[in-house]
Amino acid sequence: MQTEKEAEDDASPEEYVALSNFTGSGSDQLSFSRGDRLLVHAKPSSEWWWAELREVIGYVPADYLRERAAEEEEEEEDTSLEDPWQDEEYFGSYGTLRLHLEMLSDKSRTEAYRQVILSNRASLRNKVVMDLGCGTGIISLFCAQLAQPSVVYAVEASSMAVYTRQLVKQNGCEESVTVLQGRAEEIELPEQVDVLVSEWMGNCLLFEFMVESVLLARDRWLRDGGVMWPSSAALTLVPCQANSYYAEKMAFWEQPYGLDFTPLQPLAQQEFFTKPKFSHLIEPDDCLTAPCDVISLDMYTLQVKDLEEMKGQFHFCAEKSGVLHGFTAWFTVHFESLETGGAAVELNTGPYSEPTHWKQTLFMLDRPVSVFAGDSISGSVVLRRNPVWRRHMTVTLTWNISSSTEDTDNCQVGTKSFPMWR
Ligand code: GJV
Repeated sequence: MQTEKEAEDDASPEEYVALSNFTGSGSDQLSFSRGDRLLVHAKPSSEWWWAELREVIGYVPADYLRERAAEEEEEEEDTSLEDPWQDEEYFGSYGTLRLHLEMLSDKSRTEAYRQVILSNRASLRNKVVMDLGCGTGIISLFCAQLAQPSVVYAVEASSMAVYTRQLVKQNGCEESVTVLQGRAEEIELPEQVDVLVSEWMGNCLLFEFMVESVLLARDRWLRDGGVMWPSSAALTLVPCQANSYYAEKMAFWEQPYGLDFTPLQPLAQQEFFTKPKFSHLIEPDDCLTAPCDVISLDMYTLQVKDLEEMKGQFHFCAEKSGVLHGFTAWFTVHFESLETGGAAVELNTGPYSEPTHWKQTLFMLDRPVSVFAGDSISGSVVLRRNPVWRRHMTVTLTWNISSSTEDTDNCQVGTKSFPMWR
């Protein structure tokens, strides 16, 4: 027979650390981000565990978690001992194939970089190139195969670099591609570079803040007059409907099996609408207005300190009547040509282009608002970088919806902040 104490021990949840981000689907899966600590209450199968995060409970995929060591527990209260960049977890996850497979399988993304190199092949001849965060080395290999650079420095901090070196060899590119394993901030190069290419964009453009590494490398290694790829980036926003997501997470509680579960709606709002929904694919038809660029980055002049707080304004005009459930964001990057007058290449992750692995980011309002054709939706967006967790940020949306008719009652104002993820 178990004593009361033993029974208690059996039931006590174990602490685990998330190895990478996970976006739960359905109403019973938890979303979490790399570095989050989850309490695992039960392990009903080897693949799906029942866990808790910030007082919310749901299923989580077991292979995203690692057990927390006892010594980590002792450090618990002292966040100063933790790396605000969470590099061990970050580079740990890029040491496995899962994310590389996702990125390489993304045709729009990978083909855009291939196209940039192809359309600049003549100008790349004898140029010195740095590929920052080369991963499996795809961009460096495109460079070596499609153009004749004098050298490509392929910089990769994760352990994937060991394989990247093999891939370079296997594909006969070791003459021109040099793989350097290390953080871009710390590596030494024998020379300045003519071109700094990187695929650094995260969800909502800035999440992960890999762009900081790119800016630091630019200031240290890009020669005067050198070229940045991408050369500019923009974050785009659109007021939108999200009928099925709203139905699935919120309206669901109105009448499940003929019962009134609406007392759960505040909980649902907290659980599903507090953070933005990554990997949302918005239909063009769900856009209530034409989209608008709210933040633009010039990769030549952008400074690391500018990243602390980025502000944008918007003025939309509703093109049709509908329900405003929230705002959807995505980004576009441009690659300027090395040739004067040459065409730029664009990678657009929005709903009017082929879907990419970034998909789009949906920010749900707490309550839907009816809008009518001609209404004006104006306001601002602020991306505030987390002062402690340097890869995270909070997005604050402020809106003012006013009717085109003189009806003064129909003026709605609101503001909401969305942590991504802390
Ligand atoms: N130094 C070297 N490699 C890096 C760095 C850095 N500072 N930061 C990221 N990486 N678009 N959000 C590597 C990382 O290990 C991974 O292989 C790749 O760059 C990420 C690229 C896609 N992530 C993104």
